Amino acid sequence: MMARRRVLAGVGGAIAAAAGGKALAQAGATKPGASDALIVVDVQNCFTPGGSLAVPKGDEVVPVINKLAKAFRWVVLTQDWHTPNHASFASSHAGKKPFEVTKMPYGNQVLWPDHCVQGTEGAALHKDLAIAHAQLVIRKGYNPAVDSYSAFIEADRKTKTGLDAWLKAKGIKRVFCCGLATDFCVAWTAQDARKLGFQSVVIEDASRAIDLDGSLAKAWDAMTKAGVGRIQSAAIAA
Ligand code: VGL
Ligand code: ZN
Repeated sequence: MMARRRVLAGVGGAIAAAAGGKALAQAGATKPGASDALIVVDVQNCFTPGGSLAVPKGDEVVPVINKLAKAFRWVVLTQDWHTPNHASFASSHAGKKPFEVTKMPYGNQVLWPDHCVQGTEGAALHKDLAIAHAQLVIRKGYNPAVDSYSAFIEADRKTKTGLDAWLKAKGIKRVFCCGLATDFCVAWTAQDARKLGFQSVVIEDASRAIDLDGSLAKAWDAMTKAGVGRIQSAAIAA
């Protein structure tokens, strides 16, 4: 009973009803309202084909997200926004290669190729992303010593970006997360949203994964346990 209630809380009313069949079948799909926000995570040049940390098929999310965004009054965009020589770059650690793991004061850290350096073309949003009405752009990972996959809380698991307070100030109760990459920044953002009291849903076909050593399956498992919902973009009414 508790487990079921937790799942419902995470997924949110209309979408949870899909599991039971009725309400969604009638409504066709969920129409986002004034307390719903779309969070578009890191759709940046470095993460799309040709970029330094390209997510396979990362560019395929762009038309899906452009269409989805039209259904949302509230849209937040995020940008991974690292200093040169950021601590999450393998190049900042002697003898380390990209995709190795190292220990940081705040825990284990995957080391990445240099990416999303502040002000560079690689850190710019993908040129075809067209969401003029997005109200907020949140930058993250700008502390040289601390990474931030999550758009809410840095990897020290203490420092907030301000997104939590902003969403609450706007009366937002449910967030729909999409973008790049499903198994890192989207997953951490969606789980932190639950931790901070939001309903949270990931739109799977509006996201793409890096999938490093099974990281995608692990991320879905963790998200499910945290009460994060999982839907396809067709479940959102245009
Ligand atoms: C990301 C690895 C490093 C992401 C950001 O956006 O998922 N992944 N920095
Ligand atoms: Zn990064």
